[in-house]
Amino acid sequence: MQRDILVLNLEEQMERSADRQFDKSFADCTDKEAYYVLLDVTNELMRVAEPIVGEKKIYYISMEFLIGKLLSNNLINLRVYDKVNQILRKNGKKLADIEEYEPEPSLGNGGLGRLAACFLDSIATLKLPGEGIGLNYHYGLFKQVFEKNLQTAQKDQWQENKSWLEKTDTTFDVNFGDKKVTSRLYNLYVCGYDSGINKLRLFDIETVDEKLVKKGINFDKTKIEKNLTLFLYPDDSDEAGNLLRIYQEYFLVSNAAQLILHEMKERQYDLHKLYDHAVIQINDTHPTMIIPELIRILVEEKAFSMDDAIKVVSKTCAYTNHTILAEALETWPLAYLEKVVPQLVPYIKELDKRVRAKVKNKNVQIIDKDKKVHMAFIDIHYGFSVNGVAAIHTDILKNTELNDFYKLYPEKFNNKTNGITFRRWLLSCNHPLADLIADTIGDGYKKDATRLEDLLSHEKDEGFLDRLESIKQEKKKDLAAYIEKHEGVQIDPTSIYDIQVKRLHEYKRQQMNALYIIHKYLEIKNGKKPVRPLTFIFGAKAAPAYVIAKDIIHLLLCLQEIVNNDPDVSPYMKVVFVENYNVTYAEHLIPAADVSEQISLASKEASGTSNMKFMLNGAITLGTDDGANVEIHDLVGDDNIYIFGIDSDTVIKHYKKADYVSRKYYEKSPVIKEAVDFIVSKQCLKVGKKENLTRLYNELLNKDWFMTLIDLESYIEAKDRIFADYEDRNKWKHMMLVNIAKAGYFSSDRTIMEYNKDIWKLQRAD
Ligand code: NBG
Repeated sequence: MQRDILVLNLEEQMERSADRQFDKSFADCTDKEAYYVLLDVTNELMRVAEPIVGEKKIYYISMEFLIGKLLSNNLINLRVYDKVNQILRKNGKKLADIEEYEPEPSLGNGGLGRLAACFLDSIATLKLPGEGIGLNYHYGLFKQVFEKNLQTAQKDQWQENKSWLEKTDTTFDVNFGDKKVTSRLYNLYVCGYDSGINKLRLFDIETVDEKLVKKGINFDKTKIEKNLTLFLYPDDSDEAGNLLRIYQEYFLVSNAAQLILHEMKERQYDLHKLYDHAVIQINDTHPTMIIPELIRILVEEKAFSMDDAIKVVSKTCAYTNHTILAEALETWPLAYLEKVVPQLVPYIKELDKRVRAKVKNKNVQIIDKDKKVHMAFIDIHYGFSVNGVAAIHTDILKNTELNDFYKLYPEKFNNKTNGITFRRWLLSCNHPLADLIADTIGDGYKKDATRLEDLLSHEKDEGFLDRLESIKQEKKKDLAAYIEKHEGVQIDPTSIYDIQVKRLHEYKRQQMNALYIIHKYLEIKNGKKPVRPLTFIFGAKAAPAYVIAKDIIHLLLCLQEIVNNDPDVSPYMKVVFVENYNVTYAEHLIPAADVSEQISLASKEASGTSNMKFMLNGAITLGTDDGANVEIHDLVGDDNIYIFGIDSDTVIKHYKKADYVSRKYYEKSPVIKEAVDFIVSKQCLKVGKKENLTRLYNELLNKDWFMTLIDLESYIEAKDRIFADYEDRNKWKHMMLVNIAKAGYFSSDRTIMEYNKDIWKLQRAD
């Protein structure tokens, strides 16, 4: 009721807010002031919206929530977007200009964090009681700044006094082995689409000292009470960095445990039935300590027997695995845990002892012979569900990576193919496309994404296909303007936009794309011009301690300089590496893409989620049969996707036999040799640094752990083919249509319904 009144009087609210905050009328506000007015009234609307409540709640614990800007999405989900736009128009303002002033929260890294944000949106939209629990990092991941073709890292100052965050009175004591800190809880309201409100709970400490950060992102890692929530994933290449991560992880789970138990107490639930009221989803291994922590509290403070505590906690916790890369499956030296969280160590040893008593197989022991604690193993033994994030990924977990565990607990393993929220990745970032779809098949797809398949009956509808094409063209023009403004690079909107945006990692093989660019550059130099100009766009951050990843960025920036400044080549081809790629940038890039690059080494990309966003916006996938590409391939069929490269079984065999020798491919193929050699050519060294380029060259030639060279020729072939097919406009428009129509499966609403049906078992709050 109160909400309806507010909506009815939105304009008046905005005037009042403008007057209160800036002492002027809304029409006189600058775009920046208008942002604070909209923030204020939207916050007000969310505060009075219906909270989603029920007998059982999902707590999604994660180190990352990559939520992106919130204004547009909140307006859409609150169903006031059109009304606000009308008011803005009346006052001579545009939402797009106003949004430029909204800072993007820097609370995540890549797909894992963005997935958590999509999930919060879907959980609320499906009216499931649930909250996210995370940390409120002051400087987030880091801000990427390019200097002399190199990535540098700066602090990302995203927090402001006026924001979406609500400071609460809730504080908890968190005890570490050698110190104690006091936390403070902040709430961020998550509104579902035409639904109610859930919350994201972010914890912080008040003693954080932002002045500790001196140059770049360097700071004294030992001063925990001053640095605990400064950064997400602080450099962990030394012992102090490792310890800091453990401090952060325990800080997260100690707060989560206290919050959950506090809510149970408030609602007078019997803790012996904790699993009837709470389900905890452990997002990758970072929050694993929630398991021993809850057991510890139940035993020490709630008079549970060890057996009962373990039973109850095991029935409450579920684990999602997001990668098979060893580097991300955390193992902590027991000695580190003894220092930071000595109170947990007896419990971890007890959990380990029980496994040893039950199973002979040493591969599944929690504490290994080197006294390292395998965090994922705690989750698998003492959680009730283990899921992978795409069909092929779950199969690899079952049959290879976690096979010993699968044999022990086949019933725990299940697949939940990732998804994305269509509210952000279509309705908000691509209004013309969303409207076209609504005009064609009605509004129903906004709540039931599978309805997008109704578009298939329009495959002969030329009017529709032409509008699809012209919307893409419009988005390509918008992106050209955006890139010119932010990067100072001009691109041609009639060229083909080929886009690879994701974290920088060797397994994602941005280096392979770089080698293609070199190949094309040399071809053009030798007189073989492409039919239509090509624009290669990249966006990626490299972890500051990941040397080769930074070298790959360096190479790409050097190529950008060489290609774009070469008058023989630049009319036919451009390269743009956008600075500080983030959710906001993705929202501009994805709707404008023609080709979606998903070229990871088969078996290595657990799922990928940008592949789904691109598809939904009518880009065609050029990829390997990896992660969710496999499912995209199944859905759209061979004719509407470009798949190349060796398959995951072959990759796994190569690793097993250790028989991959990259130099063999280099020596055999003049095309490969020419492209690789270019990295250390005079021309490249003129704009780049010898140390970085030589290191990358040697890496590719002597190691190439992610098998770039084995796939390079088939990549070149597939890429040339996709560019040639672009000229067959009818074929291309048809491919766009099929991709959009089949994207419904990748709605995170579907994913969350599956989590709920198989794992969480919550009641919808209707
Ligand atoms: C990432 C995978 C992606 C996957 C996301 C979300 C980590 C550890 N994993 O392939 O690399 O899409 O998780 O599941 O960030």
